[in-house]
Amino acid sequence: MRDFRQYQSSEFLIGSSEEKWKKGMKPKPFEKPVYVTRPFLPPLSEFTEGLKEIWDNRWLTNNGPILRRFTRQLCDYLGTENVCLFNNGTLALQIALQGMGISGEVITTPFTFVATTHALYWNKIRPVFVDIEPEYYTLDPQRVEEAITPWTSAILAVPVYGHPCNHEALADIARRHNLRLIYDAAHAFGVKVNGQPISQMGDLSMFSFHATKLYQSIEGGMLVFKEAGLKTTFDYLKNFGFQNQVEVVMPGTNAKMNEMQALMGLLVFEYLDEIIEKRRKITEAYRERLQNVPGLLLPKPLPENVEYNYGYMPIQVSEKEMGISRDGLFQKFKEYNVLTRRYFYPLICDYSCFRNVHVNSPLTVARDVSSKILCLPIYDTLALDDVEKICDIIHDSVS
Ligand code: T4K
Repeated sequence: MRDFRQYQSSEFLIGSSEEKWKKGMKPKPFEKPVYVTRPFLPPLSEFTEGLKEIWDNRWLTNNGPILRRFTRQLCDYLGTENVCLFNNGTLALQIALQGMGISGEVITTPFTFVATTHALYWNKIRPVFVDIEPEYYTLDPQRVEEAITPWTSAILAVPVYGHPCNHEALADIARRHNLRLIYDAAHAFGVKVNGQPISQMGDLSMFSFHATKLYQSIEGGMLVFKEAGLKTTFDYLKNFGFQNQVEVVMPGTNAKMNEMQALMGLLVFEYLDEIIEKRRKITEAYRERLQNVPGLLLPKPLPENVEYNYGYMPIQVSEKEMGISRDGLFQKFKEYNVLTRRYFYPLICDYSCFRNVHVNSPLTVARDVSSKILCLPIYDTLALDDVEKICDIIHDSVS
């Protein structure tokens, strides 16, 4: 891992937000928009150096040398050879379901990005939405077990915000009912449980390397899986189903990662530890400044056996105690040029696209969380005094 040279160090402002607010110091709007996230970029010189290699090779996509190097790097990092790269996470997940032959019903969460359910849709699989647990917002294993029918073929769980799911309970259910356990781990690159990456927890995990993720390859997706034989299937499926120049063995698509994406992924990987460390400090700052806001709920700290990636900074806003609704705070932030996001509202089953899917559960927790959730800005170059200012806006809004 290399030195992390991009950060401008910034210290906390003296005095807590609450104290400042009591003294009547109103926060001012940010001059430039503060986005919910920004991609980490390696020094431009490193990328242009890599581009020279691409120019020399005149090899742009279709399993090029940089992609092979990137794949090797990820295999070493994850401790497995069963790694396959794609041009984005959505197609990776879609191909995973197709290649594994998943059909019928799949039990999944409504509290996720819509791509999780889209991947099922494209495989003509019926999503069965069940509730989440209130601490980390991941699938509630008890609800999963209750929803199993003779048509259930798999569980599709999401470590949302990188919060690990209840892996043991889900694995136990999957084993007892002979179901495949698949993780849409789009948010969970870099997360470890008992020193093991999330990819060790199920039959297969998908990771997204989209620009908005803490680890990015411009766009990108990765499958990591237990069954070595799936590698050939996935390689066929992402390349039109070609076995060789004169044989197409399955109805594949085009989902290959190109050389520029692989180059970005290779370079950003060198900074992964530093990116996570910077985000850890930002998260700590938020937690410290926001811990005593009445009605503002932070996710419960993760257990000690979890190494977190600090990918997102979700808070829950309880209007009754805070005196402002989640949407009110969202608007208020906009006035200050802070562009927070309501990941994930509405629930997937409430989008017009999926409203016809029968939901056999009140989804009480998911509905509650979805109505209160707000993701605050977090990215490596977000200065700590800007975090302070964002917290000031919250203090200002509640008082
Ligand atoms: N499963 C889950 C659970 C997922 O969360 C996702 C993706 C997937 C599957 C599918 O993986 P991919 O196929 O995407 O690999 C974003 C991302 O597009 C999406 O990747 C992500 N989840 C989702 C949670 O968030 P939007 O519509 O919110 O993105 P957008 O363009 O509004 O970007 C958010 C903010 O990021 C912008 O306001 C500014 C900043 N930004 C964004 C881009 C693209 C930049 O600063 N630079 C950039 O280049 O969906």
